[in-house]
Amino acid sequence: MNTQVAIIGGGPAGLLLSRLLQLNGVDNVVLERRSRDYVLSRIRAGVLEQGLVDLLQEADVHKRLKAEGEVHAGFDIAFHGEVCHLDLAELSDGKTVTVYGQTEVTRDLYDALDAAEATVIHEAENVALHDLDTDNPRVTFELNGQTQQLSATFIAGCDGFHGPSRQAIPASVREEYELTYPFGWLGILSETPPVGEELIYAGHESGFALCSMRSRKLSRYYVQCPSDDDVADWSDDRFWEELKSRLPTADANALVTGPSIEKSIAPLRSYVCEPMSWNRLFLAGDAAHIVPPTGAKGLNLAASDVHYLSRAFIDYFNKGGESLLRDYSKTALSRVWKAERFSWWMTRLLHCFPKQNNFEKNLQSAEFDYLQSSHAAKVALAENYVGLHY
Ligand code: FAS
Ligand code: PHB
Repeated sequence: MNTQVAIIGGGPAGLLLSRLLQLNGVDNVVLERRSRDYVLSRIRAGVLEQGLVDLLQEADVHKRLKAEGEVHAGFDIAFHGEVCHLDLAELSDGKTVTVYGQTEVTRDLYDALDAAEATVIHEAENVALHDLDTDNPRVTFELNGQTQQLSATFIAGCDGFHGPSRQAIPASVREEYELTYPFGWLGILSETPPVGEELIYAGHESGFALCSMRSRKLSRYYVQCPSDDDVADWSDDRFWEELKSRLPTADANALVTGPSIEKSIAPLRSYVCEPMSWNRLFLAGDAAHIVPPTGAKGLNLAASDVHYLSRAFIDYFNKGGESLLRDYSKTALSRVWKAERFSWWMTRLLHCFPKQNNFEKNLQSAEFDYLQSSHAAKVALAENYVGLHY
């Protein structure tokens, strides 16, 4: 088999890249390790920046998003019972975010790729990258026990944090930057009405909590928990009790609880790999960087990477341009690091750090007091939350 771009990974980054290339006449093949059902069973991000909404419109996969997504013009940040409302539209010259699950974005991309008879190969096992430093890179993989080979002009590593692509860049070339956090997020999905119209981010001495949603009938909640917690130790009742204890009283009293239909613990990490490209390999999304979900940036960074990389491939194949490919890593990393900073800042502001001393606790209080009292501080938070320009 051969193609122009071999895409490893069929998550949002890989599928969106495949769709944008296909719409612009660039032949590509997606190799996904899991089954489609497995990919669609994952519950992850929920907040889309306008940049991602625009990119999904460009990919012509926006119809359900426009019909079912909820446009949000603000959210609350609570800190030890005090509440600061961020009027995003007022603070960011009218920009907003859209609440629409990553699972639905992935489903919409699959539907569009199916309709265009794109080549998305599922359950591709033992994917390996070869000859990246030659003009003929190739990928080998096993399908139904048969070893296959895919030759390509370029390889796009969209295989998430645990995929093989990043490791294919020689260790001598890779610079890795990492922060790990001593806690995770325990998330649940429940068929209950959301506690409010907008998201609530809450910092509390017992830990962080987040009230989000997928629709008016499907709620998504998170509480900070120790990174070594076992989800089996968290009954629904224990979760709801803990969530209520961390919310402002009015929200705790308004909370409608119900059985969880999904419950999982996600670790929190800040991570960046530089460079994001090496010879014929280009990384996009979680394959190259990870952010703590506090700033709702993970999925949205995958989108801006795909924006830059799809343009670079299209320019190369349709006009022979090479500069966008050459500048891809530097361009993408500039936006990645600003999102890493914002996600780290939101995480430090709102979480309890076990080894935190009194000085650091007072810094957190001062940060929140400054946010509450300063229009400039609110503008800075809002412009990062709605998404910096591509
Ligand atoms: P993904 O990890 O989504 O996709 C990578 C794909 O590559 C997967 O389908 C995987 O099966 C495939 N793959 C891996 N190894 C392979 C191999 N060897 N061969 C072939 N395919 C392979 N972000 C937010 O903004 N908000 C959140 O609340 C949030 N919650 C999250 C919860 C969890 C548990 C995780 C892990 C992430 C969460 N994220 C969240 C971040 C998440 O949304 C990512 O940023 C987003 O999925 C990035 O998309 P991709 O880069 O496509 O990576
Ligand atoms: C979610 O709805 O899953 C969500 C929303 C905002 C975040 C993180 C996760 O910052």
